[in-house]
Amino acid sequence: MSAEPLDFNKLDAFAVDVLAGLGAPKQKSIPCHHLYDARGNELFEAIIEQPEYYLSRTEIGILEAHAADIVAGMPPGSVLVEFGSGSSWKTEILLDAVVRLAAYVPIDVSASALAGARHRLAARFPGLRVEPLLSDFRHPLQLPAEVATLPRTGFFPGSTIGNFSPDEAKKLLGSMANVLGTGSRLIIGVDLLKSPKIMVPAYDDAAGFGAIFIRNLLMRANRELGADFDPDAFYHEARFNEVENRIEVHLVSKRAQIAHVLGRSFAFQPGETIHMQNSYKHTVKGFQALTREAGWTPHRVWTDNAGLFSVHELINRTPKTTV
Ligand code: AVI
Repeated sequence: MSAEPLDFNKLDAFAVDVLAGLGAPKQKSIPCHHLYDARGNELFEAIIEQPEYYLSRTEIGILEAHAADIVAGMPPGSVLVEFGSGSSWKTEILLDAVVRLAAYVPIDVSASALAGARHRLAARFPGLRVEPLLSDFRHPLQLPAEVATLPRTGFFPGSTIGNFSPDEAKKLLGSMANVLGTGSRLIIGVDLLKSPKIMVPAYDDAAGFGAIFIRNLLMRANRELGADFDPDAFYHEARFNEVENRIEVHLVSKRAQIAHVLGRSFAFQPGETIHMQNSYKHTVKGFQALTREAGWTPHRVWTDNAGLFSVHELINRTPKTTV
């Protein structure tokens, strides 16, 4: 294989991240947001239906049990802003309970997800004003001018915050505080630290959707980058890292092999891994401390009876900064 210099400016973010992540001198890794192409989204929908994946159904149970209480913090005429809204299914629970919402602003990178959600919500909530924002919540963004002066509540369910390291999570929460502005609230779902016997199977379900979801990234690289990964030459492994309090998902090379991506060769030793995802697990107190460092004031917290999952209400008392 030739090693012609590649012009990184002409490559898309997926190509750049795959080349950089596989070329890392020690641990190979690929950022987990690349797992969510169209097929990845379908597979993730299948994961959340699996009996082992307790996160979604537990969070939905908490939102349903406490919806009236959760929206009680939103003054009439508020705007609900959802970060990474996807299908907006969980949002319907809040929309059912809220009184006089001025607008709902779903933010997502998928135009088709935004269009689908808008269509469904228009039928289910005929008077609701929906102002979709096609954007990546990980990057700086601005709310539509028409809603920027109204009271704002952010919504970030699913424990997606757990896919960020504590430092990244602090930065993300800080930028959400900045986007939402002083006096705003954030309702955020966070998976709780518990026995690995419960946490690990959620990422390694018996039906194998967790494994197919992770291996789909190699297929994506084959499709989009002309790579030649043999997905069967890797197995999927979910482990609990008790020092970092996180589930790590790795693809483990079954044998010595070389894969090619965009003219670059990447050698794998038997047992060598590509670190594909982290899911950090928090205690209620630990997460509240992290939000304080990001400029939020933790307020109420709702959990299920078994203490598997938590939904936090945060209040932003910090003056807005310019970015
Ligand atoms: C989206 N996110 C919160 C999921 C999680 O639990 O970390 C992603 C996931 N990956 C494999 N299974 C679930």
